Amino acid sequence: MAEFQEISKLSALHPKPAGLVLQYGTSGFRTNAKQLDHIMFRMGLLATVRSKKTKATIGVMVTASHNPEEDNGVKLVDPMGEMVTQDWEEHATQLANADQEDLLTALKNIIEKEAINMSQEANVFVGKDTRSSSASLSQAVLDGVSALGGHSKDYGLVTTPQLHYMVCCQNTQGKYGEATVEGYYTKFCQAFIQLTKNTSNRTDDQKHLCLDGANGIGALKVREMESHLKKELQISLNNDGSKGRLNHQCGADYVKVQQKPPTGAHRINPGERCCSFDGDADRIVYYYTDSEGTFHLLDGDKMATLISTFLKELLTQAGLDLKIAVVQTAYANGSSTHYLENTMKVLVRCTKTGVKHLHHVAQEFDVGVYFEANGHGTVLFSKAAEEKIQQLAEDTNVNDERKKAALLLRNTINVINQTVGDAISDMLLIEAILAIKGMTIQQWDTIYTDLPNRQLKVKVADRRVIDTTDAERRAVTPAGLQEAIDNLVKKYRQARSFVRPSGTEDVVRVYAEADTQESADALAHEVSLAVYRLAGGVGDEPKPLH
Ligand code: 16G
Ligand code: MG
Repeated sequence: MAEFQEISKLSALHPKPAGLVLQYGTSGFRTNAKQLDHIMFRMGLLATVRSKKTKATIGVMVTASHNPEEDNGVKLVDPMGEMVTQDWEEHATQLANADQEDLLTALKNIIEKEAINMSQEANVFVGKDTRSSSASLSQAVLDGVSALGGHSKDYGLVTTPQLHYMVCCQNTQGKYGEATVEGYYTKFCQAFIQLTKNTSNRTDDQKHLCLDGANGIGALKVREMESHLKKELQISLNNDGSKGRLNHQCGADYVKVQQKPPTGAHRINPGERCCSFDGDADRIVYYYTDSEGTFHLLDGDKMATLISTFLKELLTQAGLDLKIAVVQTAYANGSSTHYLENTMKVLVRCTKTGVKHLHHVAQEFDVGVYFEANGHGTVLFSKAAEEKIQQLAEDTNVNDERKKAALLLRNTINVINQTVGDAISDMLLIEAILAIKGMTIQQWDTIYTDLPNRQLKVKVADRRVIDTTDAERRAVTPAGLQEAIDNLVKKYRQARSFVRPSGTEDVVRVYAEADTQESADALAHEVSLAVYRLAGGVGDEPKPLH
């Protein structure tokens, strides 16, 4: 085929460094930007083939999220705006690692295996974050698409969730919204304004939010969106990219890991409501500092709790019998799970780490609220649930309370980006809920109290020696490790601990929680030692934290 000759020629312009092996990890390829040019070209090829296979538009987002500025990466987006399926992640890895002279064979293998009709049209949407390397890398993606004769649309600078949204809009013929950034702002901001419309006692203080944009794309897009909010939300934007470096001592990951406010923000007043986005704006955490100067983090678990409580109340008021569940990972604070199951009486499910796993489980329910503790998350409504809510909102024969609840539910659906966790949409949802409930961030924070916890990492020769089960909560191998963890956990109160190989870094992660910070720290250290001794630790033995 003519296209294949073209590919040989063009791929030589995007050569693969000899010997380089990269994996499509938890959410795409991610490494130093200098090593990614060939990956981008090849992902352009793969997205084109995927588009032919699905007869739909596919998305390619160039970003390395919360990684440092010098890194970059790429994420593939499937037709409904969800992450690409696992078997295509494998194709991506194969194609990425084929030696230059084997590239065509690797591509043909995929085409054959998937029985692709190469005469089918292909459409690919491309987006990029603000990294300096993103411009040329997204051009490499576009080159890959055109090498196979596909059509592409370059959205330029967008957040990752915005690109997911565009792909979904395009493939649902505009039913989800218009596939433009304007369409995105219009949809989500209108819903936000509708939701907050009857909260007339909302003070100016409550309308004010302090936002750390991580010096990234989220900051740029919030600026662009501001006029659509009609002053119903007034955002003080810090780390807007005008001076500081991307993700450097700021952003959601920094705030969550360091458990402190970002640098580069204005002096935060006691009780002031603040939030941080990550580098591609698919993650958000909230926080405030109290009058004693103590920092309080409201993470994904707190957001899941606030949102699911709000939705459950509305469903009850609306008299709708819809099944709601919260999906978490092993990292969810034990207090949050306890509160959700025992006080809220909602169903809680636990999955492996990584948004795609949570997303799939959430799809099993009428209303699936999913959040990772680190701030990735959203809410999914089944088609049936959306229809029932819509019907009730239009029904003229229902009482005022049910009607009001149905209208709120309908607007809540519209403020949520259901394709993937979205910092902008999550922020609007949380702000609306706090406004409707007349709740301060402190009140939200006291719904339950987090158990003290600690995360550590251990370097081992080969992290694959650790195999886990039960949504990563138990280690199957190496022999004796789980038993050792069980015995250590027994020494402490309200304690829990697990270990898992990281999907993004060459380390084993250790998590521990217990009734006090000292106990959580001691347990995390002892479990780290067990990993070091039983799973082939390298370097110095882990030292106690105190
Ligand atoms: C990726 C995942 C995130 C997960 C993290 C775990 C997405 C979009 N991102 O960043 O959900 O929490 O990996 O990293 O899925 P780890 O395996 O290194 O602990
Ligand atoms: Mg991210």
